[in-house]
Amino acid sequence: MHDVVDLRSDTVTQPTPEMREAMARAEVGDDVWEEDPTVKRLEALAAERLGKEAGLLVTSGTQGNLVSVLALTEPGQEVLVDQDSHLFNYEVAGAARLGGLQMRPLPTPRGFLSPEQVREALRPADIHLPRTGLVAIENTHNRHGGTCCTPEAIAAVAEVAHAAGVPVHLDGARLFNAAVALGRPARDFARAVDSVTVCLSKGLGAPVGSVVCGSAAFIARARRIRKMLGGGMRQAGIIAAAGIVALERMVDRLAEDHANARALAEGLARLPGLAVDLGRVETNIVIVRVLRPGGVEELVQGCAARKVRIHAIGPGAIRCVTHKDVDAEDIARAVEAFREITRAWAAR
Ligand code: TLP
Repeated sequence: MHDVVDLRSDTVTQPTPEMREAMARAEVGDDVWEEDPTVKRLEALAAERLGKEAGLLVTSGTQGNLVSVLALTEPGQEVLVDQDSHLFNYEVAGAARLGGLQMRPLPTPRGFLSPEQVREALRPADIHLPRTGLVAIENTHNRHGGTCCTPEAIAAVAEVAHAAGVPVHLDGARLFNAAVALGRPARDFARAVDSVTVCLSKGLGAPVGSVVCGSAAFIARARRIRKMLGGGMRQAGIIAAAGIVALERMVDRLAEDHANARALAEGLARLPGLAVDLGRVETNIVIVRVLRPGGVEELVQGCAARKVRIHAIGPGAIRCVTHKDVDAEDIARAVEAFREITRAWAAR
């Protein structure tokens, strides 16, 4: 039980005491000179977990995606993405501005491009057309409510892309949530892709950082681009130390977050004026549709007054994200807050 139930995002998680201790004790060096042993340990650990040759610590998921996209493309190319992807919506158009790339957003039912969709969208050789430079996928999918895509579905998309000589990037900000939910090792999801970003500072609880993984040649390119973007950090082992704890200790417990999200979704689905698609609640995200005009604001404010923090994601929807700093009692309190607010709606 916590004083404030913060469901706005899993990015709000506090580092564990073990992380803080590891940070205090971390052996460090200048990582731009590739002399930080703790950063190297984290990068090797992430690469091993994802079945790739090498890893690169970056400041954030956004930087990981940008570094990957820039390393895999040439300016003027087109990137195929789901239209609700983080890359297309929430990364300040970095790929367009800094990579000179055109994003091609495609609609999908659950956030995942199908092989047929990719085949149809690949640009044929024609003097008028941009070249398709990259296919980018996201797993779990944030805006679709934490939906998961299987390793086989990723491989099927990658096969089509690779047959056309087009690389594939996986935004795996919450890849370990998918791995835990589907009971598959994380490396299975990364096997068919050329690059993958995983975040340490979401459900895994580290204070800062993401890791990009791929082939040694890709990581060498990515390292230069990271430097260009200002992401070359010096004694970054302080950050990496917490990331190691995140990867070693915090993955299996994501199942608790998923159970809490399910309980929250089921509680909210029963309330008047709200709609929750329970079929999408596969991991730690719950998207709540609010059927009453102005209801989103009322809920955000009403919940805040009850020390429950939630996040509006558009005029008719709220996102709730579970994480290690929210327990089952907190979930019951959150459902109660929603119940009190929506009860007043039913009475009016
Ligand atoms: N997502 C944040 C916000 O930016 C929306 C959140 O609270 O969920 N890929 C995916 C799928 C993400 O959800 C996020 C963060 C990122 C990339 C970017 O990671 P950061 O915030 O570390 O740059």
